[in-house]
Amino acid sequence: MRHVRNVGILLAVALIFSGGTAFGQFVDDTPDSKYESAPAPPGVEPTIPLNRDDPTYDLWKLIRDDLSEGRDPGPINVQRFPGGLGFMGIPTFFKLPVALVPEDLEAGQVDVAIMGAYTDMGLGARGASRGPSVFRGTSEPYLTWGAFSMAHMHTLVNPFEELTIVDYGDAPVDFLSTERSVHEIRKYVAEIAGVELENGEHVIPFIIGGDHSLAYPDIAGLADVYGKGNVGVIHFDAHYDATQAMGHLMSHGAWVKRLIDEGHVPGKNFIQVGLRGYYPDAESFEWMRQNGFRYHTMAEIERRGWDAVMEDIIREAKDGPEYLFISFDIDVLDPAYTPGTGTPEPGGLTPREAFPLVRRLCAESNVVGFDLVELAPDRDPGYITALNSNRIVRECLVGIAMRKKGLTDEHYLSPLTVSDGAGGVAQNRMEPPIRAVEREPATNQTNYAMSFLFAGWFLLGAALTVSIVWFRNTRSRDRQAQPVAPFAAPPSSEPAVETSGGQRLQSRTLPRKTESVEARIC
Ligand SMILES: [Mn+2]
Repeated sequence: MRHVRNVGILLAVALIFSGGTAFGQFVDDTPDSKYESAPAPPGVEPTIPLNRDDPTYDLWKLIRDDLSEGRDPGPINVQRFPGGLGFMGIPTFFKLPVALVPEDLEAGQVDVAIMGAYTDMGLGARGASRGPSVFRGTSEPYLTWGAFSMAHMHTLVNPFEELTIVDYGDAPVDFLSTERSVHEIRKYVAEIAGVELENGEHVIPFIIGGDHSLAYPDIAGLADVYGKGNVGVIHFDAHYDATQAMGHLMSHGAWVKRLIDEGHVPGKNFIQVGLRGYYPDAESFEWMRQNGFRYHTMAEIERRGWDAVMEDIIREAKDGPEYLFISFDIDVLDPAYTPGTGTPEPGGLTPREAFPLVRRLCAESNVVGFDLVELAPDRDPGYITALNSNRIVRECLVGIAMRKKGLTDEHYLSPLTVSDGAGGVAQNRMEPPIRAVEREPATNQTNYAMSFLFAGWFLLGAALTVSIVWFRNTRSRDRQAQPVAPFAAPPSSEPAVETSGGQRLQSRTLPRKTESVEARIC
């Protein structure tokens, strides 16, 4: 396996090299000055060539050849303790076990493999390369792992129990070149998704970015596995990302057009959510319509309301190819919830709108891949963006776990969690008013138990009332029998005492011996 990969890399390099020679402008052949490339002659792009003779030319994608040595294939748990808080332990995604080669995924029958990809050259504002590290980081305070991981309250489903999930490490990235990186990332995504499990499903890659250039290799990599045109895309974003500004065919704002142009995803299977601000413009909207895009701008959401639009998106997700990919640009959320991103745009979704939609898409549709991009944690010392990003990923994991358990009803919520306004105790007496929510049927035993409970409370209350009336009558009789003192002291006007701790106490609350202390202070 490793041998094959190394040969592949060598072949690829050889091809690039020979192609470059053929086209001339990519390889410097000036005899006097090896690296000079400017001024470029007419018709030749003024590109600074790469030095392929440099021994570090491919260093960024050099893979160790002993990843499987001396061990059985399968996920490797690197944590010493079964559980702990988020900032403890060895940093992996959600403190999960690690898998290094496809054989590990197969041996462990892994449902979801989470990988990092720290692309950061696809936009002017850098910072998205730190996304994977904040997810794994030991400063991550959100929730726990291992023995102490808990079920998601809305559904009472715990994805970390229902699914086998691993940290698959990072894709190789040349941090100076998006163009060089995307092809390697594509192979890496396809490597994960290409592993077929015993139940006929494939491993689901979750890619944590990284800037949005990533979505091109993510989706193209899945198309390599499932076939061109067989993967639909739900694209959460403030921006439509189908421009090719300054002639770049690959950037965080160009990947959509590239996927369409190369035929990986037909436009009608592209559904965009959350567009707003200034981008796309009229011409771009026309292009989207010509290509059959379905899109839901914030303007539409403001007019029709989130629930109506959410139902449309769920329906559209099912009206397409068998497989679905979700690309979640964290800037689709309002900057109030995501200050840590490269291109913030006011007026976005709230977490309470995005969470249920992501969860529902992952539960009610056949999601075969997911990426979360544009998280730039260094721009947000308040940790808000990382927190919401973490929760978005968890919502999809919960959805996939729900699907595996068969909880694929529309907008499923746990009957224990939701009482639809009736309160927890009374839920058995209420019919669900809006949506079909599964309930336990009310039993006769439950009704008898409730009757006895109410009767008991009634008797107790009556007995208490009788006792209080009797006691008050007795007290008033006693008081009338006592003579009234002629010079009684006024009640509770004693001075306060300052204690050593600075706490002020009324002297009448102290024991008798404090009377001497009070005398000394005075
Ligand atoms: Mn965006």
